Amino acid sequence: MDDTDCTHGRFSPDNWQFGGRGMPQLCKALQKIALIIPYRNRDKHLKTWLHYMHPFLQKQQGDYGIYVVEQVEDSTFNRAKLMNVGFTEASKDYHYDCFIFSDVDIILMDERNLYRCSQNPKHMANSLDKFNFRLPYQTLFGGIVAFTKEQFLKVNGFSNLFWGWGGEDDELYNRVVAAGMKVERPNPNISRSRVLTHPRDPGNEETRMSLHLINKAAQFMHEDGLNSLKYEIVSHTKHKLFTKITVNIGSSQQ
Ligand code: UD2
Ligand code: MN
Repeated sequence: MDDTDCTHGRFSPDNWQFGGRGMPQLCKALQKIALIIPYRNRDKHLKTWLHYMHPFLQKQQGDYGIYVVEQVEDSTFNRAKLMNVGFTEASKDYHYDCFIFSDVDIILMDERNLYRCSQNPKHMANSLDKFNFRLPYQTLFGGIVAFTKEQFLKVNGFSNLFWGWGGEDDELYNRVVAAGMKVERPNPNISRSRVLTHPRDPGNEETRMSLHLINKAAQFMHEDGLNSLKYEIVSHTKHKLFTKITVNIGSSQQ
């Protein structure tokens, strides 16, 4: 799934639309990319991310939209469920065919590291400064991952059951393998990225019960995911630099 001329050196002024939508003017991008960012109370990180990543995406001649999915209530954070909401809502906005799920605190450093989907699900956060630009373990699948629409539907999205920090990325990795796909990674010299430092957020304490869910991913993935997703939209607002979807996703008690 290569791009057309778009990423091959022809720089053109971009078209621009409210809601954080950019698109190249002089060439046609083959992929339409939604960037989904799970979010709560990280205003400074979001501003930094937007400041660096919009120009980056434009230089890559992306046809893209940025979706910040905010969990409204102060129940325990659920990153994975917010990703599923982002996928579902962005799909109603435009015919995106590539979805990039990204933490708000990872800044790519090299424009050759394309925000694009591949033949297989792609793990893009494989060369982070905080891990000395090495992969800490072979099955790491956190930080930033890119799925075509088809690939994401094949794994039924993320699990909705990971309340609190950790495990949801490992569970998604197991879904990918169970669905007969493998994980791709960019060359680590190109995918070098900076992580903005932070303490663990309140309301995102380490999850319990995750090992069981991770080990049973191949079995549970068919009933837990996009096909069991429930949420209520609180607001859907197009800001200049991003679309913000504020959502009530309930809590682990429900
Ligand atoms: C790691 C993973 C991350 C995820 C997490 C466990 C990497 C590089 N990152 O990141 O992808 O698997 O562990 O859940 O492998 N967030 C908020 N507000 C909150 C809490 C979280 O906005 O109160 C969002 C934000 O986009 C943040 C992301 O959730 O970047 C992940 O949370 P984290 O940054 O606390 O987790 P971290 O850095 O340990
Ligand atoms: Mn982080």
